[in-house]
Amino acid sequence: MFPSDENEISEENESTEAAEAAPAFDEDGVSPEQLEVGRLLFAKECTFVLGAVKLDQIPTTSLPEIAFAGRSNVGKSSLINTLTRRKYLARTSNTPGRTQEINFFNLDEKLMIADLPGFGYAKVSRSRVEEWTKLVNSYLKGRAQLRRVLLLVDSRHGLKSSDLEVMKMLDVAAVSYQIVLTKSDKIGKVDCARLIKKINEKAKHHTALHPEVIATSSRKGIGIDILRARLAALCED
Ligand SMILES: Nc1nc2c(ncn2[C@@H]2O[C@H](COP(=O)(O)OP(=O)(O)O)[C@@H](O)[C@H]2O)c(=O)[nH]1
Ligand SMILES: [Mg+2]
Repeated sequence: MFPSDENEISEENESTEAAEAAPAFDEDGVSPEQLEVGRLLFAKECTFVLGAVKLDQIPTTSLPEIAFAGRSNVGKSSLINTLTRRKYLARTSNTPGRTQEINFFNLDEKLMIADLPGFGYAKVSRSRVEEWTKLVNSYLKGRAQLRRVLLLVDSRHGLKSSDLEVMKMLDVAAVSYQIVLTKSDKIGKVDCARLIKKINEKAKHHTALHPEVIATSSRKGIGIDILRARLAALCED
């Protein structure tokens, strides 16, 4: 606010307005209203649309879209299932690096969720890595309705070199992305805060990285309501 604007408000008005307008935010800066909007959106029906192995199979829709990315086994399927309250919507597995397809889920005709293939699995051949990069890169560049990419990072491992490569790719594509920590039940609060601080220090080198890091656990339900609220806000913008 400009100083001149402030001067125009009388002291009496200022204090009443502040008391009325101040939203009650919790420690993560999410208001109860925002949490409620997120809760309602994710209580709605979410359906699997299709799995695309090639760019021409990607669904043509103008719904706002959020993509989930992360190293294999990071807990991506578990997080999508927990967010949407569905046990088996996105397939969870212990054999990482298998599928190279983008799975699309439609949440109540309001939001499209794109589950990008996992990356960073050590045993994957070079040609598979190239295949991944080609598919994901062309998806990122051609998807105007893509509001944000959530880059999932395992709380126990922090940012790995493959994460940094993907972050560079997103910076170059100028696609807004945000880091979501998974499996935060596996580390203590102090370690979690330390990891977030470390990521924030790296953030200045990444032009398209959103400053907020959200810590989640699908197993314990940590951070799920905040993430729902953030995604709901993104599809309203
Ligand atoms: N402790 C813990 N384990 C999790 C959590 N989310 C997923 N996992 C486990 O991590 C493994 C990989 O999960 P999955 O969702 O299939 O990962 P994806 O390969 O990224 O889709 C599975 O054994 C899950 O049970 C979590 O929040 N906490
Ligand atoms: Mg998966």
